[in-house]
Amino acid sequence: MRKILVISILCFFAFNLFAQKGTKETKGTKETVTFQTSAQCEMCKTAIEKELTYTKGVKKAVLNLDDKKVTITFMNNKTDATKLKNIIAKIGYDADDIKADPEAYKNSPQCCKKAGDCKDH
Ligand SMILES: [Cu+2]
Repeated sequence: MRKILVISILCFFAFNLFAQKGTKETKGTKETVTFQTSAQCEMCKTAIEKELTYTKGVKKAVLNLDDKKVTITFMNNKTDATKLKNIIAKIGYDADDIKADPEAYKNSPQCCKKAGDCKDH
């Protein structure tokens, strides 16, 4: 009889642990953010959209070349706005207040340099 009691207590604790884990991993909700980027052309658009689309938690990323703004829909339990801005900066483009990584920017194609940096623009 005592054994059953011990087992049920153990089960109770195990269940509690499981339940706690469940609440920790919140489902998250969809969030949409828009950043001003330094994209110049179709190539920049593809590079940024591709990088973001492959990022964990990102549902959708669309860059509008008219105003150079990227709109990103993401799950807020997987990533956040700052992380997304840093991803854009890491591949050589500005994202709002986060400036492009100088190394990545230097390596980007000529046409993708900011207007003024490139004679072709
Ligand atoms: Cu470009």
